[in-house]
Amino acid sequence: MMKINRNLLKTGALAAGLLVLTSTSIWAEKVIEITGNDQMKYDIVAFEVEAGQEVTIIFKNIGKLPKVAMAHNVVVLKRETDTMKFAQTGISSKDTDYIPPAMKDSVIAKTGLAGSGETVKVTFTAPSEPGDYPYVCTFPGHFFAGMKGLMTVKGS
Ligand SMILES: [Cu+2]
Repeated sequence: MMKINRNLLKTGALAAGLLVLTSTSIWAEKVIEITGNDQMKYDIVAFEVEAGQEVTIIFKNIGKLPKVAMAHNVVVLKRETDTMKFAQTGISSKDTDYIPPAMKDSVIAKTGLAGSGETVKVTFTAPSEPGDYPYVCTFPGHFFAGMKGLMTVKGS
């Protein structure tokens, strides 16, 4: 029952995204689907959006390990962020999903943490400045295992 409902929800979200894409201009919403696994890897490590575009990231943890040992999120950061420092300082910030409170202003968008089989998502407006914006998983150790990627904002 739960599984069916989740799939229906996902299909609905995708259909909504497609509808927007086909009915409007370049400002249409962009939907990015990313998965993460027990090997601490994203399947998508780079994607492009337009400056100022509405973006929805749908992330699914396709791993099998329990959430306490293996959870993932997607946190998009400002260009100038020291990602190494962000990941390192966040390790002790369990209450904020391992996002360091002192660096929270570096966050452009963040999903919740997804355990095995869970899907999380976030909708945000892409920055107006073109360039490469890093995204990371903040679960302790995952950034250092390579769980990171780049969102490229294209100019108009
Ligand atoms: Cu992770």
